[in-house]
Amino acid sequence: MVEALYPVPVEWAKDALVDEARYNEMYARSVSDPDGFWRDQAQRIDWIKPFSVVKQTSYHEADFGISWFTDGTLNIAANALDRHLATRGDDIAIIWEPDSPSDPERRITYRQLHEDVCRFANLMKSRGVKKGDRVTIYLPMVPEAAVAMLACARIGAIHSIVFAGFSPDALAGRIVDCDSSIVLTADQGLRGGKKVPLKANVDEALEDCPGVDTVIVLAHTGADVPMAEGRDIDWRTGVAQQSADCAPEEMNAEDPLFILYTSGSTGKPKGVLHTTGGYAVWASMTHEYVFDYRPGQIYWCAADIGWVTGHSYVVYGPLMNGGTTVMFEGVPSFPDASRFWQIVDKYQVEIFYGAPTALRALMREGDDYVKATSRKSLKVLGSVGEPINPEAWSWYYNVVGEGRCPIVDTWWQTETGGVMITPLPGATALKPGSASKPMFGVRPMLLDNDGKEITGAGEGCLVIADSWPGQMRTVWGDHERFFQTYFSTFKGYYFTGDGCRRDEDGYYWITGRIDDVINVSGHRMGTAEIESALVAHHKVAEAAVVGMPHEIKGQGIYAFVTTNAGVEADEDLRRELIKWVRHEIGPIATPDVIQFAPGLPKTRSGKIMRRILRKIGENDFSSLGDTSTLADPSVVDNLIENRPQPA
Ligand code: 6R9
Repeated sequence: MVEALYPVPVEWAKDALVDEARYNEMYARSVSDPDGFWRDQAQRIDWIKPFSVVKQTSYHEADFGISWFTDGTLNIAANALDRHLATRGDDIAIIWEPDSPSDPERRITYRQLHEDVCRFANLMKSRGVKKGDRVTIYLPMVPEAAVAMLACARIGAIHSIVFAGFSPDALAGRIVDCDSSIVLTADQGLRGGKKVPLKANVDEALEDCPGVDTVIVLAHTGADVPMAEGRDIDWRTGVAQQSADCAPEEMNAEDPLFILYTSGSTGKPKGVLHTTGGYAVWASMTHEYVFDYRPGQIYWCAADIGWVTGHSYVVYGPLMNGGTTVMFEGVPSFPDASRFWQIVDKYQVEIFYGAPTALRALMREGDDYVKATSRKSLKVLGSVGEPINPEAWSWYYNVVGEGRCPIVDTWWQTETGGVMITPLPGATALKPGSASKPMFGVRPMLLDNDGKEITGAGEGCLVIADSWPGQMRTVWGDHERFFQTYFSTFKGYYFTGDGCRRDEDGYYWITGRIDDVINVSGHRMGTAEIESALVAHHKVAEAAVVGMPHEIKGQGIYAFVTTNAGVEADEDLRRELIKWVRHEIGPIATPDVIQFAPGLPKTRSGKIMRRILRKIGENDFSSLGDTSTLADPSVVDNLIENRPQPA
C-alpha cells in the first residue's frame, strides 16, 4: 500500500525551530550522548542549585532505579511564574473561555496568576499543608484549577487531580489510596449547559474518607451548597485573608510533583507518580518543539486537567515556556458544533491540540459548522489520546486546517509525562495516521512475543529502551507493581502496552493496546475495573468486558454479563446495570452493549477466553480461532446467536 505523504511546507522548514536536518542532528546526539544532550536541554529550567549528575537509570531488577538531575534543586511553579515576571509579567498567561459563550471570559496575566498562586498556597499552608502532603483536586476547567496545581508545586505538596466526571466512589478510592487530608473542589461544574454536582459528590465521597479535614470550595455557579463547619472553607473568603507573599519551596529534582491515577490491565487504577526536575525539562522541551511554540502565540490544548494532557500541555508546558494557554470549560458541541472554531477565531488561536474522538463527533455534524468560521489564525493542529483514523485526519487537515496546518499526531502516555513519538511541524513529512518519529532521547523498539527485536519494517510490541527525563518514577505506594507492570514483561525495557508497526521509512504506526485496556473517547479504561463494578451488583454472577469498534468513541464498551440464578435478565436489568456502572465509576464507563450470557467461554482451567469475546464484540465471527480447548464450546454459539445489535 502506498501511503500519502505530505511534505513539510517550504515556509515551515524555513522558519521552524527545528527543520529536518536539525531534527536528525539533535536526535542522533540525544541517543549517542544523552548526558551532553540533556545537560544542555536542562538549561531551559531555572535551577536553584545546579545538578552535577544528569542521569542514573537502570531497568534491570538488580539495580533498578530511575533518577534524573538528582542533586539539582528547583521549584517548577517558580519556573512557570516568577521568572517571567520581569520580562512578561503583564502578558496573558491564561485565557479562560466559559461553558456558555454568553458568559464573560477571563484573561489572567502572569503577575495576577503569580499573586493568586501565592495567596492560595498560603491558604493551604494555614490549613497545615506542607511539603510532601497529598492534595486531591476535583475541579472543573477553571483557572483556579491551574492556581491549585501551581500552589501545590510552590509549597512542595503533591497534587492528585481526579477528573471531575468521576463518581464519588472513584473519587473516594483515589483520596484514600494517596491518603490526602485536603480536597479542593467547586460548588458545581458546567458542561454543555448541564450542572455537575461537584461539592455534593465530594460530600458523598468523604463519607468513606475519614482522613480528610479540609475542603476548599470555589463558588463557581453560585449554587447553594451545604458547608460543613470546621471542614469546609469558601475559596475566595479564604484567600482574601492571605498574603500575596509565598517563597517557593526548594525542591530536589526527584521530589514528587504529582500523582495521577490511570487504568491498567489489572486491579484498581494506579497512582502514576511524576517528580520535579525531569518532568519540568521534558514538559517544557516537548511543548516547545512539538508545537514550534514561541511566546506570544495563543495556544489551546482542549484536554481536561483531569488527564495527563491537561497537566503537561494546558498548564506546566505552556506556562514554563511563557506562553498564553487557553482553558475551555465546555464541550465541542455546545451550543452547537461551531464552538471550537468560534473560540479559535475569538482568541486568534494559532495552535490547537485536541482528541480524535471530538473530531469524529464534529465531522459527523458536517462541514458547514466549520466553514461558518474563519480559522485563519491556525498554524499547527495536534492530535492525542488514540490513533487518528485517516478519514478524521483528512477532515482535520483539509476542512479545519484548509490544508495549511501540519498535524502533529502525538503518541504518549500518562506514564511518559510528555510526547514520545510525533512529527515536528517544520521537520517531518506527514503520513496520515502515523505518529511518525521519536522525540529527542526516545528509543522506541519493537519486540516479538518472545522478546526478540524486530528490526527494519515490521510489527510488534512497542517498548522503549533507555530512560527519558519525564518518565514516571513509581506507582504511589507500590514500587513493586511499578516494576512488575512495566519492566518485567521484556527484561531491560519499558513496556508501553501498545502494539506498533514500523514502516520502511522508520515511521511508527500505533496499532492500539495489546493488554486488557480499552480506549474509549481517548480515555483509558481497564476492562477489569468495569468488570469488578458489574460483579459488585447483587444480581450479577460474572462479567467480562471487551472493546468494540465505535464510530465516534474509537472503542465502545461491550459487557458480557452472567446473572445470578433466578434473576430475570431483561431490559430493566440492563438499564439498572448501566446506571450502576455510571454510579460506580462515572459516565465515561457507560457500557454501550450489555449482552446477557448464560455462560462465558472458558478454558477447562477456568480462564475466560477474551480473544473469542473480542471477536464477538467486533461482530466478526469468521475467525474465532481454535475453540476446542473450551470447557463447553456451545456457549460460543449461544453468544453469537443472541448478540444484541448496538443502539
Ligand atoms: C496522552 C494519553 C495512553 C494510551 C497509549 C495509546 C493511546 C495516546 C496516541 C495513542 C495512537 C496516538 N494513545 N496517544 N494511540 N496514537 N497519538 O493519551 O495518555 O490517557 O495514559 O493514554 O493512549 O494506547 O498507550 P493516556
